[in-house]
Amino acid sequence: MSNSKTIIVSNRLPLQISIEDDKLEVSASVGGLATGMKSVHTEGNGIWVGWTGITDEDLNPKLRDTVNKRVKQEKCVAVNLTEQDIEDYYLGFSNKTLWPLFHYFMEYTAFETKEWNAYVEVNQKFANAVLEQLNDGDTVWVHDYQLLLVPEMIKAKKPYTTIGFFLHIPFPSYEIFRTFPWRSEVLEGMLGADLIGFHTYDYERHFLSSIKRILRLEVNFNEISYHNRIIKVDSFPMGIDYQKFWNAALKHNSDHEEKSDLQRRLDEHIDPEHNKKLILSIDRMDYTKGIPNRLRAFEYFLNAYPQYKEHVRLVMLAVPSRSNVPQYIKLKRETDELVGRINGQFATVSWTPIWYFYRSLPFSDLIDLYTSADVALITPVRDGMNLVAKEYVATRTNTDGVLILSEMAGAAKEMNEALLINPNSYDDFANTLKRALEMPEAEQKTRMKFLQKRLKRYDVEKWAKEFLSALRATRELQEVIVAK
Ligand code: ADQ
Repeated sequence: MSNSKTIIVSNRLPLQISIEDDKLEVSASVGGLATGMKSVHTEGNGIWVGWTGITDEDLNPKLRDTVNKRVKQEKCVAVNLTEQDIEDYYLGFSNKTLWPLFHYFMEYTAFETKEWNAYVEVNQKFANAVLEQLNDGDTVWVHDYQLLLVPEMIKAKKPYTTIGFFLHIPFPSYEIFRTFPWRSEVLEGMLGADLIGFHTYDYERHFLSSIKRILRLEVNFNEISYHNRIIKVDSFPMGIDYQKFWNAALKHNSDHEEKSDLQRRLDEHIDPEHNKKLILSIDRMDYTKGIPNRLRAFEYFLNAYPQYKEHVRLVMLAVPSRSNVPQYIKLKRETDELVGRINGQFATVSWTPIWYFYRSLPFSDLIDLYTSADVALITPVRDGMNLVAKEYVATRTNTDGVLILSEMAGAAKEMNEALLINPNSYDDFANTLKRALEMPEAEQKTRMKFLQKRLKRYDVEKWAKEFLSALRATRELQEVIVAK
């Protein structure tokens, strides 16, 4: 047992890999999952199985060999995918079927048999890559909606392997999920795991309801009896690397000399004496994040409370994402038009109401933004968790600032001290924004301190550890049942 290891499996490896003129550049990725899994990954013989982000067509045999060797040095194993795989499995079934369906965007959901077949095939490629690395006693932790079938594919070949699965997006209600042609196959795929984790209790409840009504399995509280196994289902709200954001903000606030250009431009608008405030929103450019809704509601706010003209600026950062999927192209166009229209309508010679960035910014710029914003406006129409809301809170080292958070984000379930809104109600939005801008400092601090205390205690490392210890406990329970 001492040589046993944990194998992490996700669509993408936690590495940024690029090739220019046959030269390979590899760096660690800074995403939330990569950070959270860092200690699990680096501990003992831990490995990570996933795609490199480069398709087979972009690699000649020599380069592929170099990539594989380099990836191995990072304790990773590459799953090789072709352009067609990415087209059908990733851009297709994952992002045109599962993503919209699980986020309640039925009108965007495509049901294509060809893409489903590719999804099965590619899930099998991932499972095979894991099986090649797998020894008795190892633990496998599979992540997210791109790999729903992998747990069962591994369990079928190696029944005694301990397998955990975590879904990073919502699990929809039964009424949505039942419309899905491959509903049984997907549920059975997930049931290959011994422990299935979600961000919130609601997603867990929806999943169990589908298990009961579609597969007609016996569910006892949060345990499912299936093929002589007990499978546990539980919620594990994912945290962030709290200390990293806190320390970066502390450093930022004490470094008075070296201000970035972005910080200097942000400072030009901030003027507490004249009640001039910055409002911040940060998201991937995704239709689930409610960007057009937010812009329309901001326009409504400026009309409803004209005293705020020239006094507030919305800094809106949208990171390009899946930009070759038609709905994302449409969303980008709609966002560009709305920003143009609102700025055209309200701007004066000295004031632009919305500053809009469509790009990915380096970490230091993110910290400039988080620490400068009086209000964070995080209003997705549907979101598994939302880490941006948590990152904003972690950078408020002076315990001031107000978080406005959509009820539709998983994060709302544990961030009660935020101002929670229904992102579809312009009135709720406008009144809450006014309340945030006028909130007395003492109230800001009381709310912020509660939020910070909770996030600090349950950070992303704790999240990973709790999941793994619950997984071990589930296996022990199964062994007791078998022994009886
Ligand atoms: P995402 O939908 O990607 O994740 P989110 O949880 O907000 O959403 O995480 C985004 C991450 O990207 C944050 O860590 C943020 O700092 C970073 N980021 C955002 N904008 C950036 C920018 N302009 N430049 C650089 N970095 C930027 C999915 C689910 C979520 C769930 C997470 C984790 O959709 O609901 O919270 O997984 O489980």
